[in-house]
Amino acid sequence: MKKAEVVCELLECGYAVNATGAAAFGQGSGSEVDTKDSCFDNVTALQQCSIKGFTAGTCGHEHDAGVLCAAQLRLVSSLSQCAGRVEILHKGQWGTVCDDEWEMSNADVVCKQLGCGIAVSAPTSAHFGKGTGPIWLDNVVCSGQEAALTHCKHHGFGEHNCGHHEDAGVICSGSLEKPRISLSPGPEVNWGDNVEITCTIVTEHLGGTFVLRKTQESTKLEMFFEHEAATFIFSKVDFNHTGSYFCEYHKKLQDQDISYPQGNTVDLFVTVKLGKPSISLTSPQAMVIYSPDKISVTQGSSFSITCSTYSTYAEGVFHLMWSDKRSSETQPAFTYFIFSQANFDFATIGYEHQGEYTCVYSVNISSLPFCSAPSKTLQVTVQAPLSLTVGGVVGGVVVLLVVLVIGYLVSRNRWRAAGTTVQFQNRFGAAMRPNVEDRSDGVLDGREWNMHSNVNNCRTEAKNQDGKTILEDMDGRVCYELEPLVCIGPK
Ligand SMILES: [Ca+2]
Ligand SMILES: [Ca+2]
Repeated sequence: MKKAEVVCELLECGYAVNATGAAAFGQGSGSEVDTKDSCFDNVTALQQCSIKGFTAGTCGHEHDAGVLCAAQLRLVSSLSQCAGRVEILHKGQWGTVCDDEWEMSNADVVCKQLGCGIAVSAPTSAHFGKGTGPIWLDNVVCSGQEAALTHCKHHGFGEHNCGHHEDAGVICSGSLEKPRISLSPGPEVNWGDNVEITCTIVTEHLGGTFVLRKTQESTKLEMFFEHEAATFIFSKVDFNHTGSYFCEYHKKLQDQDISYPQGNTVDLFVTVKLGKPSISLTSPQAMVIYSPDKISVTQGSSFSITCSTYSTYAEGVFHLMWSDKRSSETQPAFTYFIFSQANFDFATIGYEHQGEYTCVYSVNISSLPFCSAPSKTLQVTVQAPLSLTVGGVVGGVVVLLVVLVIGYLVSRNRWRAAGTTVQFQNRFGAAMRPNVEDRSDGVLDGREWNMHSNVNNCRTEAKNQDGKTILEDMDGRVCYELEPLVCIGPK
């Protein structure tokens, strides 16, 4: 190849595309010569060897050497090296190519020669602007198989009847960037959410058609857009929207449809995310509300466990899971706006009710069941009634004392609680104020809302070790007048 380069250079035929042996261009006739390797060091050396005369060779014409040269090409006046006005170097001077008979097959040869893939367009009429200097080629006719543009048929260098307003250009596939795709709010979305898929293109040829396709499906969404990005909006997605998507971009240019390379795919996954429900315990008889981790309940008393959650998915059911018996009970949820709850009543508590309880919220969407993670665990232990452990008169005295103490506490709280903020809610959901901004984490433990009330006789707030406000449990104060009540939890 190095020897071929020197030959092409000497003949001012551009660069060497190929060096062949074995009479690839046919056998010659007449005398043959041997040449020293040093003759091909450079053009000057080859000229000097030629002047001195070569020594006669004995190879035979079947070994005749051949060289394939090609004029150097470049594409100018575009942002990409693989698109632009075609310019050709001949006798040390860059010139243009006339658009007469300028076809896709010509453009294909140019793109291949430059390592720019295949042609997507063969623009004419100085699409990339008028060149300057000589018009080197005219009426170029390529089959598309040629290795270089100068191997196509043409009238010869500098032979033309053109002006620079006829300068030919090419757009090769190597110049086209594939469109990019992005998903909002993200690849995993909730059933019923709105989703935006944006296709973005980097190109000099704006004003094309964006196409959004889903893999393995023939359906497509199309949008003509003058700008570099187009957004496709899916409102209220369902499970059918789950899948892989990709963008395409097409642009008509001088009656040729340029198809940009297919973009990468992104996956959209539609799911149902349910927040962790809250669990709390209500004793209707004693009218005490609390939501502890553990609770000790007197045998024979009654209470109810309340499961609650915030969810945009209404009309679900709550399951009260009972670990000790590995069983569960199910209640339909009562829903107000995005708040849902259900009560599980235990009329007469017995030792068989001891164990750990958790709440799970469940909804059916498109005939598919979805469950939340279980709530925190509520551990219930059952203790003997006071009268069985402390007999007769002593018990009566203790009960009397307890009643007196409670009476004192209540009267004190009545006075103290007047006009204070109270964090509970009646069961019918009036005046709820859900904190919509703060439910993004899906974990709704009752912190997100509270209710302001001037109802008297209810517990006031207390601070836990972290300084957070909590509601006091059974050991604290008692609530008499509001019934039914549901504990909403700490503020
Ligand atoms: Ca023309
Ligand atoms: Ca012509």
